[in-house]
Amino acid sequence: MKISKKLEKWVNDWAAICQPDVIHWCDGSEEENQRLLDIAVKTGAAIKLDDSKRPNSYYFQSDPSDVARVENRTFICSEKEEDAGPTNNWMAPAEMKRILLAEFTGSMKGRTLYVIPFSMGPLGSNIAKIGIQITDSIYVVTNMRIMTRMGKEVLDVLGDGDFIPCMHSVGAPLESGQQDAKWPCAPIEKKFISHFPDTNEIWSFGSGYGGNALLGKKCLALRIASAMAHREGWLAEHMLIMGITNPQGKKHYIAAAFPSACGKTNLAMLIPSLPGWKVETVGDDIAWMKFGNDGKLYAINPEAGFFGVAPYTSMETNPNAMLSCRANTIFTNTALTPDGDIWWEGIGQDIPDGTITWTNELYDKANGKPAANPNARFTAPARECPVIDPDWENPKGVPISAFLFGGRRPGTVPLVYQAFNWNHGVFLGSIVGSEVTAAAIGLKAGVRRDPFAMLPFCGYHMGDYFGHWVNIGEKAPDKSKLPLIFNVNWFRKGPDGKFLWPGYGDNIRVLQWVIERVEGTASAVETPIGFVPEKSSIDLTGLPDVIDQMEAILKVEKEDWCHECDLIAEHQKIFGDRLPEEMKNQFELLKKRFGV
Ligand code: OXD
Ligand code: MN
Repeated sequence: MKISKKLEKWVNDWAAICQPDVIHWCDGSEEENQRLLDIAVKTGAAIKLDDSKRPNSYYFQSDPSDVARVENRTFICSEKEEDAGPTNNWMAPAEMKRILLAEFTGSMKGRTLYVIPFSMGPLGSNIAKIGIQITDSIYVVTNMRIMTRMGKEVLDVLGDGDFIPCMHSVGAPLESGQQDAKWPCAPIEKKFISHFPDTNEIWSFGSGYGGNALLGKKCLALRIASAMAHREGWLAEHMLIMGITNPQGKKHYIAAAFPSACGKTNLAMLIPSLPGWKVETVGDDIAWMKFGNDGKLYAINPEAGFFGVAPYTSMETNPNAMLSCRANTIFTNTALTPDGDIWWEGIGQDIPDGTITWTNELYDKANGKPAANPNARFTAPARECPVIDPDWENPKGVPISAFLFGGRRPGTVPLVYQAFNWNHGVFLGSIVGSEVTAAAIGLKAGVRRDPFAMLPFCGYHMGDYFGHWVNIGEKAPDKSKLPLIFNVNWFRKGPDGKFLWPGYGDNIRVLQWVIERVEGTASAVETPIGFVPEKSSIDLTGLPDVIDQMEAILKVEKEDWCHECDLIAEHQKIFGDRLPEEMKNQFELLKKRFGV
């Protein structure tokens, strides 16, 4: 393995602090992966699933205190507090490093320090970035091997070049002779997911789960990358990327941002209900985009796998996701069936007798507790997806024709509408929101704004982030080739509380309209919020029940939007004097078009 002096020093310096028993440089090979998984099984951290049911797949249960991203323990440590902005937790970098150096000291005693070289994006792509993660968790190594391109080839490409240093420890040193926990981690007040955007560093301590610990994903590919993209003039976004081919064989790619839990993975892998249409997946979570020499905006998926939410994924809701995790997959916090397979709520089959829950108890329907944690995950290789796009690893990326924004909005927002222009589209991204019910997650009921679905993932001031999007439009090499921008809402409800639009595979009908707008062939009506489809311009073949509802699905009601404007005013206030003039103007124009 080719290891630069700089990298060697970085690893040795951290090893001196963390004091592991052993240092292991990961080569990314199959043998290494197997050896690590065998250790995890032997120590009781993992269970190998039945090979005849889930070939080469493993099951982990986390500590009940470590089941999700911890937003209140996530920090953007920019030099200046105002650069982190009002939507991030901030701590001064020196102070955070002082606290964390104390925590990292001796934190790997009794453990192995693993060095993971990884590339976000196809190795060698001019859009890709190389990171090196240090961790003391086998779970992290084996997940990173699925989620990124990992191993010695990365070091060969890196040579003496710069890498993004990603430091991680579960924060649970072992005394000699001490029995290890099944899922070692630190208590909540000792968890720190810290980002240093001025120096492109990530220090994560205390958690072994998902985005807290697989540092290529949310930490590097969104928080650090968004700050780099701001400085360097490109885009790092919380967006799926999909290819859509019409019956005539013409293909377009779109990128779409939705807040967490709005069905991004389902949309990315949609099976069209309209004959002759084809959808292929480039990515389900993150897009990095740069302009190509032809003036078009090109996107890559920096990841190599799906870290998908398991519950309610089924052969009915998302067959392609189910097929993606049929083998070579790591399952976390699902339930375990007595015949060595996994189970979760909404998987489409009854729970077998004798199933073990994610908390390792025998499932008991009577106690009302779910068998799988609601945030149970599958970590599946993207190459296993039956509809993976032939260009998903193209180092150039794929050209984007349209952006979609959306959220769960039971009222007010029509099924789809198109922004009048780029800045209006940026405004639509800046006001993305999703309805939350107070009962479900203990938040104030109402619309939770999640601009560009980046609220938990923007590595700098969100007002500046809106300004960056405005700049991308202004500086585009060819404005006529900029993607068109749309807002969609699959979740509008009627007075009876039922969804008006069938969703899932029928969303292709909306995507068809979007693509036909790109091609200039679909008709639309101009409304104060943007261009809304002419009722007849959405293909409703085979959906007779929906025809009568189209008015309600597409309606733009002045009264609703006056209320919405009050909410937007409150939302815009948060960004103070860093809210770009263009966003203030767009809001004024919206009100003017409604005559308020
Ligand atoms: C995710 C998220 O896990 O957005 O992808 O929360
Ligand atoms: Mn996400």
